Amino acid sequence: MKLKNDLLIRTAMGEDVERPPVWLMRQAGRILPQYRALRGKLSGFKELVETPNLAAEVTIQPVDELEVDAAIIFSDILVIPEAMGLTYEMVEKKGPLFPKTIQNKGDITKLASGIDAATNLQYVFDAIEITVKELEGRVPLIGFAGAPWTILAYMVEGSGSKTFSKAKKFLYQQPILAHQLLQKITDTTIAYLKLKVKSGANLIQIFDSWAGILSPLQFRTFALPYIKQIASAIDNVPVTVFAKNAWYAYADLEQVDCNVVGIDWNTSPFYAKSILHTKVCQGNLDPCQLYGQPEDVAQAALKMVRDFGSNHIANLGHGVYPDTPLDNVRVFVDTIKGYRY
Ligand code: 1CP
Repeated sequence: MKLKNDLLIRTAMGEDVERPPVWLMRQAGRILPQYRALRGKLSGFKELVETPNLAAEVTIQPVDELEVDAAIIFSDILVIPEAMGLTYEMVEKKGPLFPKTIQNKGDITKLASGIDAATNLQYVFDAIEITVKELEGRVPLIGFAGAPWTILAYMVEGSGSKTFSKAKKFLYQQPILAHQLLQKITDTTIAYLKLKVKSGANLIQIFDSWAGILSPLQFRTFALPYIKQIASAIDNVPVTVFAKNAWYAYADLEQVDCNVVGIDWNTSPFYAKSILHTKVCQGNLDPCQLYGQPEDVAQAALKMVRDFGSNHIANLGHGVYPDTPLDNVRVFVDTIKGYRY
């Protein structure tokens, strides 16, 4: 499908463009009344994720409502552990929960991996195909996966956590098993992302949401090698790596075969650009800035695009919070869309 608006792709490929493209992490979700209305009629989050027509519908909602420059397929990073044999529940108001977790070698041996696991996710590929058809080339569609360290963290910890200390303990106490698990996750993720591209995804983003709790040495040992494998395995579309709070690893990320690096709001654009010479930066407004006065939101958005300069994709530094005033999201998007280099 030929894209009518390919600004995101041209920017990701490092081309000179007229303005930064803009989209928001978690743009498909509770900030939109139409999402809440649909979600209210369903049994839960997983029904939405696993019903391709509905996943496509909520993927397109922010494109209609906010006129952002990209759609991101409605899904979750936790579909990968499930495809490998570890099912998750999404507990209302609490988040993900794995009734069984990974503790020992036997648990890892039992897991499916690679293409065998990835083909369990046909509902995602169907959702992508429907979305691409319904978008009619209006904007590119982003496909995504969690980075192997972040996926391991949920598989070992069993739920969200502030410290993920059980998962980190696993790295320190069972490094060989950790590498075995990380490789299985990596093989599955590569097969999965290749199928996402085949189904029509125009760009791939890898979320290492828990990179920031690792030491630089742990990141180099347990996160970076697997991110590198995934980024190098993806052909034909640009790749974004968002390792949240991994400012300490930018020199490592500069060596990854990816086009774009996501920047969180704890890092200044100047610092990011001083290390990431060959990458396009994506980010990084504090999501809480969108609780401010509209004129302050506009000022902050302008400061951000000026500070990053060219080769920048405008976004927040992490996902938009569900109770963010929609009008301020609009101010953010419209300010970027009115800007010219
Ligand atoms: O309907 C609901 O209220 C459930 C909330 C929700 C939503 C809307 C969850 C549960 N996941 C999602 C969708 C989702 N997840 C998207 C949709 C596309 C979009 O951006 O619009 C994406 C990209 C994700 C990816 C994801 N899931 C990440 C990586 C990005 C990040 O936020 O760091 C992570 C860590 C998850 C796990 C997860 N899923 C849901 C929650 C509440 C969490 C976080 C749990 C925790 O705090 O550890």
